[in-house]
Amino acid sequence: AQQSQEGPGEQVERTLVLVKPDGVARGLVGEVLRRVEAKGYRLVALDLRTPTRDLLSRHYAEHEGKPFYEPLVAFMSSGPVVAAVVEGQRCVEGFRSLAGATEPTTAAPGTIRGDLGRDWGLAVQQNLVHGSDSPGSADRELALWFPSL
Ligand code: IDP
Repeated sequence: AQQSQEGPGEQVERTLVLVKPDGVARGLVGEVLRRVEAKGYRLVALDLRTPTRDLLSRHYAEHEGKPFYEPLVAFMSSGPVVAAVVEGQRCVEGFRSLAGATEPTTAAPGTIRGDLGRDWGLAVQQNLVHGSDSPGSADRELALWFPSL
């Protein structure tokens, strides 16, 4: 097993990062992963796959019943996504900062969504990336996407 580079008492976490189908289709996988690595996070696992509706219904269970749920599941299963297990000091919150606010139009410049997200059409749905919103969500999502890890 690889030795952790972190000092004692520091909080190394894992989070699930997804490059959504719009990000893969637009050729932004490298750019997203570049930002993750440039921040100092480590890629633990990486996979290109088209998620099933079954996986997505579990992943987005908290949104079931909302008006955007069905279109979101349809979009997310429309083509390949890149799923990554990312590790690093406070990386759950840290990747959320890198990603920026949900809506690309108002996401801050310097963030993935603010710099690269589009401002037309389905801009809120097609916001390039997903990142787990808490360490608890990360554990739940990582078990869904990478059960063998
Ligand atoms: P987050 O991805 O920034 O954590 P959540 O509120 O957890 O945002 O929503 C999950 C995903 O659902 C968003 O990333 C986006 O793709 C989609 N979504 C959220 N709100 C809307 C909406 O109002 N319209 C369309 N899609 C939405």
